[in-house]
Amino acid sequence: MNPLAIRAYELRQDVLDIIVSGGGGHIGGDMSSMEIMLTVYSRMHVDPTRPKDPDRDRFVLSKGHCVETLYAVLADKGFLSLEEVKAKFSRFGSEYIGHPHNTLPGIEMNSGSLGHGLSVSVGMALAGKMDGRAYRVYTLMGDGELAEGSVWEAAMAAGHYRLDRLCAIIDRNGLQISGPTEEVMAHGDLAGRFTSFGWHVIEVADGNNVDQLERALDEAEATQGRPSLIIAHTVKGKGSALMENKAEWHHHLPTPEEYEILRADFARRKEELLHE
Ligand SMILES: Cc1ncc(C[n+]2csc(CCOP(=O)(O)OP(=O)(O)O)c2C)c(N)n1
Ligand SMILES: [Mg+2]
Repeated sequence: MNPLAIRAYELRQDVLDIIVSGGGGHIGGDMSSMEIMLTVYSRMHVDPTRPKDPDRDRFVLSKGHCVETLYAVLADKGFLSLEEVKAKFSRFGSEYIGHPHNTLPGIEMNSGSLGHGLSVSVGMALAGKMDGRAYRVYTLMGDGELAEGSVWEAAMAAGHYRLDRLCAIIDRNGLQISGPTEEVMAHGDLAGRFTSFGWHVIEVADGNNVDQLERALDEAEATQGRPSLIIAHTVKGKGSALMENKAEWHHHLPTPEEYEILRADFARRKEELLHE
């Protein structure tokens, strides 16, 4: 069993505790993107003692509302203290706000206003290319986020400049804030749209499976002359039937009863994985 698969369920519990401590959070998208962020960070060249190292790999959480999972993963990597996150998350005057804030170690960009992360990532990747640096840039977007026009301008630029150290990932959970993405703003041929801008597109059938994600990230890293896009088909609210595929869990504060159900479901799933 891949240890990351188990760690994902331990960190789901951390995310739940962060959300409850702060009085609410974007739990649905946190859960769909847990394996993505964990797997990306497991291979990134980053050092918590040198968070501004010019040669570090960069991760941009363009779907910034899912900061709780980023906090949990950054704490796991040694950038942040989980206890401090829980004590300060969403409190008045705190840096640990409900969206990424780049005064915190390991956070590259203030995000939350959707549609900007890919543009900034293109700038980072282009700067790296011009400076002759080998760092890679990873950007995680939501599928609802793709309704923002700025995403497509950035996609065009990335293809034009052949930014092969740029890897964008779409958390393709099929839901955005108010319902199914295909009802709110249909995507049509998503892979074809990126391919037409010169991207190498990789589909991951189960974007909550760390082995499939690792293979896709290997393929992206081996791709030369083109940026890579990973379309990760995930489940929003992954980890408990209570919230899976339910748009109303996009942002939610679990009740004490719901907390207990989620806690038990995460623990049970972890046990199952340990015995697989
Ligand atoms: C520019 C902008 N418009 C609207 C919002 C409000 N908003 C927050 S999350 C969200 C839905 C995002 O859906 P998706 O990208 O699919 O995220 P996920 O399903 O992964 O949570 C919206 C519309 C925002 N943050 N930024
Ligand atoms: Mg979505």
